[in-house]
Amino acid sequence: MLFENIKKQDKLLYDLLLGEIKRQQDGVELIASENYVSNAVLEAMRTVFTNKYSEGYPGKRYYGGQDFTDQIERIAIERACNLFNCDHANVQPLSGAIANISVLTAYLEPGDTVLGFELSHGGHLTHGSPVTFMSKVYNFVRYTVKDFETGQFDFDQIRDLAIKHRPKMILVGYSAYPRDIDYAKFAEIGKEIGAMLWADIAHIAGLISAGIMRNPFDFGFHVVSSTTHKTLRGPRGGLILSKGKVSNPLKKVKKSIKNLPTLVDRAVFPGIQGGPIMNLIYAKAVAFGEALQESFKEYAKQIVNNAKVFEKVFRDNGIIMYTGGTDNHMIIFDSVKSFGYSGKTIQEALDEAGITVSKSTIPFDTRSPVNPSGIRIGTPAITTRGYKEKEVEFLAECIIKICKNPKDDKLKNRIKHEIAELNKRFPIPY
Ligand code: DSN
Repeated sequence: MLFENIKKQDKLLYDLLLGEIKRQQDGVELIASENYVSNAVLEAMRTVFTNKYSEGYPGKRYYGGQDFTDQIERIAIERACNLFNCDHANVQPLSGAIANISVLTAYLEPGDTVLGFELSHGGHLTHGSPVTFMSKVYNFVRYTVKDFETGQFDFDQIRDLAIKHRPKMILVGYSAYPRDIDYAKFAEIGKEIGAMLWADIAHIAGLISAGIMRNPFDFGFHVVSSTTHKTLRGPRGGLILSKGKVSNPLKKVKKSIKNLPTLVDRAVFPGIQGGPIMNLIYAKAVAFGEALQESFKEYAKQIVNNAKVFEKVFRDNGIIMYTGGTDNHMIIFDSVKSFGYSGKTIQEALDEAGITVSKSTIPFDTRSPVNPSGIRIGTPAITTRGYKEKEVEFLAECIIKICKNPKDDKLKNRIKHEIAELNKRFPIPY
């Protein structure tokens, strides 16, 4: 039996684990940044690599006993480079936030300026939100979209900000934005002012690796950061990719675009982190191996197909969506204008029906981030379960019913039951 040791030793924690397994099995996961890893990835995370300290990089470690850790880290690096068509990967960041902090410290000096995407329009907390520590270290200037309806970037505004503030880095990427990015236009502006170009692809890494969305490296971007656990379906963690080779990660080099791979390695370790978590690096290698398979491309295509089904059903029902729809794995809609209820109210009502979503700010939101006007949903996790067009259509209709009647307990209970029944045919992988 699985988990028998926890069961014997700590019943309290064992019961909580069973509760979470049941929640994941019976409910529907629509948080755009979540997914279900494969059994192989889950297995990889619980291996003896967790016992090992490996400060440094393959071939250049501070402690002995690295015969196998060196090999697994080299495999993870090589697979990541193959997935994203680049020369260098640092697979050690413990999370996306740490990966982003590492990119900042790799290239900038305190006080330097970065141009990034406004959080409330879809950017990420680590892209300079005033509540982060990094926003006190660096000078962040933020660009926005033109309007909610089209969600188009205002390239005149972006160019004006770039010329006025002369940022050393231009950062693109998002957490709540349903379209692809025109990297070429950003690159043009970056070239004009000599800025380093950085894309954070955390949400769409799996879609990029499968060739469904644009790869920033094809447009001259210098650094790409990501998480490994969203559409890429690996263990939780971060990743930093770049072009060019590392000279010697243990030796200081001048801050220049040419030296970025070395600067990134030195920023991750010893700059920000200590020992890497080797069982997670092992699991990253396993997940990257999966993402290189043809079947992963099919999976990635289905993620987008499923999001398109939500788009159609929502449009047919007059739901007001950010940019009017989606080209990726997520949809953000204005729940106040569509149904008269805040994002928080809808999130809580859906939770009661076993449907997990995240409330979200929308561009020009007049409400607070803790009780915003929007809802964000995403399809990576349900697609892993095997949901296809038919199941997504049913789910979209359930969501609409609840959004119209968030206080109807009978309705929520009925839908919760129906979804648990449906999910018996689509078990999570373990
Ligand atoms: N929390 C993640 C998301 O939901 O987008 C990003 O860090």
